[in-house]
Amino acid sequence: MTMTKIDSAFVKAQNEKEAAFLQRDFDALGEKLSRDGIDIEALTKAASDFQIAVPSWGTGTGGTRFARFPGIGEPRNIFEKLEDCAVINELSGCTDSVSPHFPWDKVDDFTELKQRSDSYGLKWVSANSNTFQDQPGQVASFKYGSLSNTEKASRDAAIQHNIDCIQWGEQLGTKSLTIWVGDGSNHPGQQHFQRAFERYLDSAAEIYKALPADWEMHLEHKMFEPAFYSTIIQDWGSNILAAMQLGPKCKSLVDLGHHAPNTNIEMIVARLIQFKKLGGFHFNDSKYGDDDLDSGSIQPYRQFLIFNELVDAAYRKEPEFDPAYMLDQSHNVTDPIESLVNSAIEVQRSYIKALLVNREALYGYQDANDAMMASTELKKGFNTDVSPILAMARYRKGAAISPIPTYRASNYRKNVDKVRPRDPKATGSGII
Ligand SMILES: [Mn+2]
Repeated sequence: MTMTKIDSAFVKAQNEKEAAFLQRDFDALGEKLSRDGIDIEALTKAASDFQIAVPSWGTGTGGTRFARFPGIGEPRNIFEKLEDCAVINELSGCTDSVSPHFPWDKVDDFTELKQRSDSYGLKWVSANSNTFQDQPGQVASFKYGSLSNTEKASRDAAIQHNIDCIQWGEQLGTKSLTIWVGDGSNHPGQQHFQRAFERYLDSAAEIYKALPADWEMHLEHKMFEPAFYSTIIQDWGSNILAAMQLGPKCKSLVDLGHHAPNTNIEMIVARLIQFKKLGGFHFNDSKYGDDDLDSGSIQPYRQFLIFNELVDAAYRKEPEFDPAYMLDQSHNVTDPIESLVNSAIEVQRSYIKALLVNREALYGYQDANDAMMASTELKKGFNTDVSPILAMARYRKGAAISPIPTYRASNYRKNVDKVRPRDPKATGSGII
């Protein structure tokens, strides 16, 4: 019996107010799609099967470089973060896993934490290490880098932390380690590019050696910040070079916000797929840089085009293609639960729209160099409103037809505020 944080009978009662209208919208869309030979039930099953992980750190209010404005009833520890993750999954029906971030989510008794997540029907995926700041009492500093630091003691501390993350992750049942480092430089000449990258690769090789047989290691690249002149894994080129050097269990992870504006991310995705190096995603959206805005809120067509590549790879039965999907956002002016619910559904929406593309027709247009019809085929999928499919998938599994109104009507946030007095010492939540 799965424990729920919002009473499932309440969600059901809310759903029943809308179920008849949903059925009519669903039937109308089904009739329309059937004219193109598309089975709405197959799409609804695909929506139902789709899952994306929630980052534990996303349940707290993030912050800008200037300030953090906490909301009410924010989770103060990993157990309370799990409660909020359970709510997100109850409402969205598509977030059945949580990604931990260490050392914040380290507990003395991982068995207790695992039992708690099991009780909510949540799994753990992708352990994330953090070597972009010093922890209290840390002797070997990461001020001048972690895995690529010129000082061996700092490199060793960073390697050991990643190995610890693997061991903590094993106790929770995760099967991958995601590494992002803030290493880099702020001044031309500050770092020797080749030597710094060699130090990084030597350190990462030590972590790779500690990977259990069935684990993967995912490297996350980022163009800038906190280093503003050069970053050790600056782009997907450095990323795939490192992943190729380290071995088959090492793959590249694409965080949408970690690229220069207007970068063709869908083409990067295609390249990584082709060379069997696509490990996974951190979904978010951006206008200027690593903005960590809600997925699909700024450039939904770009998100669709990324899924167009992913659906294409699955359609072609590309070998060793199994990317991990995860959100990675910073919520500064919204309730994090609402943003994560909405974002998970927006990513799911891109996936279902990409499934509407007629692959064989598109290949034909591409071979005939028919640019107009090729782009029109993509736009046909993107312009179709698949909301009734997503809502029906939720309704059938007991999640909310209208997640945000249902969440607000439940008064969950106000209720937890009574039992979660604010921690005045609370700091940022480690957005990566
Ligand atoms: Mn990220």
